[in-house]
Amino acid sequence: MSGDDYKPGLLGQIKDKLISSKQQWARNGRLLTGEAPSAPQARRLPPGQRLVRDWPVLDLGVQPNILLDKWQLSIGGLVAKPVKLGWNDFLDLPQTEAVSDIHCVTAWSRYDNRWAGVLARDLLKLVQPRPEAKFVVFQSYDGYATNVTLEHFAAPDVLLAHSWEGDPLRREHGGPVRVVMPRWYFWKSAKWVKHIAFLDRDAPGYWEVRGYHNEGDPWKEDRYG
Ligand SMILES: Nc1nc2c(c(=O)[nH]1)N[C@H]1C(S)=C(S)[C@@H](COP(=O)(O)O)O[C@H]1N2
Ligand SMILES: [Mo]
Repeated sequence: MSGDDYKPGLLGQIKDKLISSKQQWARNGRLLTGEAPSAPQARRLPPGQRLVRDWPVLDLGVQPNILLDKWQLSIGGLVAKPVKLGWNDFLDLPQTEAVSDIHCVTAWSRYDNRWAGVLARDLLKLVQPRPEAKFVVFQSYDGYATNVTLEHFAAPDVLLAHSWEGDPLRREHGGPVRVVMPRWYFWKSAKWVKHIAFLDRDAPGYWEVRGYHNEGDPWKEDRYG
């Protein structure tokens, strides 16, 4: 035994601290940008956003109440195997947990949301989009719709979430199931999702036809038009 073992707790703590600060730097691209040590926090918050701790609710004035035994998610359009999933079918698919930040176009961001649900990638394996499919539209129980490219939908962090922080996703936040597209402003994350259509042409959704940007990248401040 070496003398170092005399104070393992302290040494362990320092080591952990160093590792976690390096991990933080790596996550924020510290070593890529070479910015000052105060920069990492700033880099996690996209331009023009402010951090909130609560979770605001935004909707069109309707929060549909969908009972689980009536809930259905259909996926169709340019796919080899269209499906209609009931609640138990959905839970039988591979389940994934993921943590992501929310960036709303109305300038609030919320860090570290822990979701559980089904990865878009696992839905793609199920329905098998045809080669002509290039765009995806989400249609919701409240009449909302939003569009993304198939490439963006197929990103590894896109989830159809039924849980948040270990509890069922609350109705006001889009339960039973909402889309979570972490790399885009939150209006792309359709709540109360009902149908996913695969298309060969783009089909701008509710906000996209009302002056919002078609893509909505928070890092480019793609807010409007
Ligand atoms: N079905 C549906 N999805 C929706 C909306 C909506 O009105 N209806 N609003 C969008 C907008 S503009 C935002 S910012 C987020 C808000 O999600 P939250 O209420 O859980 O914060 O949902 C998005 N998805
Ligand atoms: Mo929004």
